[in-house]
Amino acid sequence: MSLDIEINGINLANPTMLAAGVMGTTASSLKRIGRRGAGAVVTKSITEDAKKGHPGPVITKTKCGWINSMGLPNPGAKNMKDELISIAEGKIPVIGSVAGSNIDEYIKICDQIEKYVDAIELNLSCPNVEGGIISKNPHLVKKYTSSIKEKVDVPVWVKVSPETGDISKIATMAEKGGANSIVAINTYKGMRIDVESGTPILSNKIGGVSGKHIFPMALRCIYKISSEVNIPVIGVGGISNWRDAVEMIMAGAHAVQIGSAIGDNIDVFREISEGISKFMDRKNFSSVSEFRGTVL
Ligand code: RRO
Repeated sequence: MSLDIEINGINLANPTMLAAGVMGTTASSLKRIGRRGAGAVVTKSITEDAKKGHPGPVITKTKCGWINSMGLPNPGAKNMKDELISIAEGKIPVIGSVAGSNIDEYIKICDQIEKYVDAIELNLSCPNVEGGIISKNPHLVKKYTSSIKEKVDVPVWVKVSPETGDISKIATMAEKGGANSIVAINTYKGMRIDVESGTPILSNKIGGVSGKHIFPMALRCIYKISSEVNIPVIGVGGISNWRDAVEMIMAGAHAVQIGSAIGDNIDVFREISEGISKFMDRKNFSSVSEFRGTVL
């Protein structure tokens, strides 16, 4: 029995990955997650130039998760080289998340980081940027994906937003643009208000909601997308235990990404892998692919 999986030629020791954003861009924090049992790590989204992000407060707790409007804080592509080289010393696959404000910026960032990563995750779905979410528009998704894919040698994954009418159409357009995998979903837009002051809690007023409450919606998205595309789908959104991960795989996911759950439990990667192993033993499965996409 083995938990190994392969996505676009990249080998992972188990199907769990750190989701983008959660542990930032520093090598020490990403390597720490590797030592804690993640099969791969995704960096915070990288822009061309360094960004401070929005002024605080940029994150607050919700009943069972978080709402954030970080505003893409990161050191910029030039300053990521040494960090990415150091993360790769952790001997687990590193995925570079990339966020630009136009196609040229995406291409410039990819050009600077692709030597140091196993794949690029195109963040076309940040809820907290001016100009709106790119992945709401199927034609833009295809145009961004194909233009960037043409210039990049490593596999290109496209991360899509649930804030759209038909997410499987968006994923299909990414596939038509040449995406090697789909990552779904980014956060849902939401807000909280401080009733004493009568003002929004986040300085940017609106933010992206993550955590346990979005899991059933994320699962539906994976189910719908997997039935429409022929490339791997990576499930993310509210996963906090092995059952959630198995549900995602049964809905069609090749792997899962975990973000908010780390806030409560840094050992979540190891616990999910152990839980999946025990489930596979009990059900006599010898590989993860034996129960992938098997939901009736
Ligand atoms: O940095 C952020 O505000 C942010 C990003 Br780039 C994203 O993709 N999703 C999110 O919830 N926050």
